[in-house]
Amino acid sequence: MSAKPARSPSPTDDELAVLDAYWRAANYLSVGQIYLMANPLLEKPLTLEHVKPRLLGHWGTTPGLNFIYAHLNRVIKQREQPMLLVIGPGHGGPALVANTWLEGTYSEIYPDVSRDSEGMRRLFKQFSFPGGIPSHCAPEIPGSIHEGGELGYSLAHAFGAAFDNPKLIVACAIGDGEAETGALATSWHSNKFLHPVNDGAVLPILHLNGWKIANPTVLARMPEDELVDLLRGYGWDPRFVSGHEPKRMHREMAAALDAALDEIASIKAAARGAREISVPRWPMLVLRTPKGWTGPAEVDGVPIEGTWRAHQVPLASLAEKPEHLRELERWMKSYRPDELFTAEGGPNPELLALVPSGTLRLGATPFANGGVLRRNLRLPDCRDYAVAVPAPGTVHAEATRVLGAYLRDVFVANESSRNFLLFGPDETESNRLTHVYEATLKRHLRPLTEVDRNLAPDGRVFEILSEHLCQGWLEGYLLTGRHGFFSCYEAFVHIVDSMFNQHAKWLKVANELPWRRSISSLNYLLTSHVWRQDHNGFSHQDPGFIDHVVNKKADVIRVYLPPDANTLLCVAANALSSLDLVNVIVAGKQSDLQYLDMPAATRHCEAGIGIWPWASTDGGGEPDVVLACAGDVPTLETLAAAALLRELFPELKVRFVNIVDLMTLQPQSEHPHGLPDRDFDEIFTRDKPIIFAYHGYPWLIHRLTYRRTNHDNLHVRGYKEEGTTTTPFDMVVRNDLDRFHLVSDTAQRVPKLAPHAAYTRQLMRDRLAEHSQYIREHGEDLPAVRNWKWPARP
Ligand SMILES: Cc1ncc(C[n+]2csc(CCOP(=O)(O)OP(=O)(O)O)c2C)c(N)n1
Repeated sequence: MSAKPARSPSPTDDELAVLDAYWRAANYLSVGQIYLMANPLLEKPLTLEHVKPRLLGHWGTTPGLNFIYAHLNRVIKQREQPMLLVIGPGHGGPALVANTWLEGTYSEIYPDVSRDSEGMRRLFKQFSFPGGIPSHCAPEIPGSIHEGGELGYSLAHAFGAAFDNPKLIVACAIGDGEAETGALATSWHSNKFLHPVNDGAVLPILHLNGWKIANPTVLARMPEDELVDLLRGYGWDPRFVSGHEPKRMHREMAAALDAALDEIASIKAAARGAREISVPRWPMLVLRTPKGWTGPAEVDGVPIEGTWRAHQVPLASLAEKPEHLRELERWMKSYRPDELFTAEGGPNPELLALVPSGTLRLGATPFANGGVLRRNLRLPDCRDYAVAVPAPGTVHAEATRVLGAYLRDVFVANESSRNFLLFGPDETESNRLTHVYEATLKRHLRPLTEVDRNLAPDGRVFEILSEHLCQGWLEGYLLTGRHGFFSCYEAFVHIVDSMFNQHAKWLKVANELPWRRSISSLNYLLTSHVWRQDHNGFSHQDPGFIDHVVNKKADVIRVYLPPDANTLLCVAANALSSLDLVNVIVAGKQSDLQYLDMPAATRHCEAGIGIWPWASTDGGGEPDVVLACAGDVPTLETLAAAALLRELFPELKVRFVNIVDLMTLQPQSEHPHGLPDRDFDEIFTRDKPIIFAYHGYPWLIHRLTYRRTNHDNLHVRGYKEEGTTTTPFDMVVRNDLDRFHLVSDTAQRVPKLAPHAAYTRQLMRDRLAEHSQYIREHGEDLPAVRNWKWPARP
């Protein structure tokens, strides 16, 4: 038995009085941010001139967040315990701003917002003000890795931050409204994945202030025993701190926090001494306080404090209602600012007695500016994993299986740094990344049964059937300075569309802040893609994530469609070393033809787009037609079409173009990878027909290229939402993306083939009819299709 760590001494009454003063100061500063643009210390009677014309902010959640922050300060300082605070109800931005200003970090980063009366005036004015700062816990605010604008992801982020940070405790304030979201509901299960020795701890603080914007919350109205059952059912040990009377609440919160941190220390100590790792019952807090606590109890005879009406701005229409202005002044003075701030307007030093110093301050912790902690991954040379391609289009390989071997060795090379994780919703094996299990297994802390495979308590592959959790964990892991990869079925990555949005927004803003250091990119491998979900059918066929991704700022998104294994290796290695981006890589997992040997793949990926001379018949000169393709299946079909055209029209000059980096298609003015117009025109010509076979929805290609010279001659084939359970080739046929349609398209669009168009198109129709008949009879594709290879040149 390992010795239990000693219990912490309770705080004295004096300490609690200091805590209360600090809390009052944070509340004062929060109200000031929502309302004032001048007269910050209320040295003069408050007039309308001092008040912002537009009152924008959320008061309701803020005093509770300030309360949490103040109490965390005490335990951090007392225990010298590194902590990170993730704030779920991020609309309580004034709280984080107020606290970081009080502790000094805000002014260190933004010296013009100094800790004096002029700084306080600026602090107030800038909040939710044009040219100032946003209302939420956005990247601009130190101490945050989580904006909290879109509710639901706080607990997932908190766990992502705690993985592989054994000394860190992540406190996570969760709104009781936020807790109704799907993402948060599943996040409670994260405790089953937290290794009690190798990982840090997460302390959820469910902020049960009872209300959302306009409704009571589900959790707050549950009988307490039912709520306890729910949280215990998720494996937590909930401890309640309930009330509204500050003195009692401070004592209870301090005691609860001490007990929870003691318990975390005991759990960790016991796990270090244990022979087997298990899933401990981690403590959590439920903080039940009035919404808008300490704010106006009633306005115009209507109750505010402790109701949904406290959510945003309790006192509005100050111009029309002078009594509201007086009420605001009374409210702010109720915090007794003269006790809290010096004559110069800085925080009274006594108030800061329980605030930690240096990087232990929640606003200064490097865990909230992960780039500070980030170290480059040690990456194996991807060329060592190359598939031998003696001639293009003649040998087969499973691209993702090859990538699996590479990722295995990424795990091996970084074993001692423990800074790389692979996430997936139950699909690592299905996506054929199986080689990774030679280096590490899947995280599973509970006892194993005989039939379990590839599970271990310290596994570094995280699988849970929740795309939300995979994404949220990975984001938290990256934002705290580490690296990762998320492999997902292409159709179901849409589940995290919105999480991607939020992360991309975070990156865009963070990239504009010099003090926020670069973090590793978020890498998606989308496999089991639309064209090879023929067995699962229509529900599994959706390539639209790419369309969604390209809506975001060009500076932060990249989309890659490697056509084979060697190009996938190059693209993945590049993604793993990139910074501050979202990389979307779409690649099939089936055994497919390989086209480029490693030197050619490297060159092709470096350029992102290129002519494949071996597949072209333009002899290095002007073509009659450009056949372009992006994506592995479209590449196969376009090559088969090129081969057919060579047979049918030996004189036809075909140029074959393959695109790996989709963003090369956009003009250079729109995307950093965009080809200059001159280069684009050189490749695609200024006036020849282009037949473009694309992996996803065809209109995206038009969207990306509509400003290019030759756009009028661009004809795109892609997924037209025609899918079902059928053969692989029938999938492309149903969407007119197959080789026969591409040949027909060419015959129809190349002027010099006009005399032959009718016969050619009839011939192609016949081939399609033959295909249809054959699959209906045999249940598989024609041998000529199944066994097709790129023909050697005669
Ligand atoms: C996913 C999502 N849906 C809706 C909203 C709009 N919204 C902002 S705050 C809020 C209520 C939040 O309630 P809670 O989480 O309990 O926070 P608190 O009461 O502490 O403000 C809602 C619905 C949102 N921000 N995110």
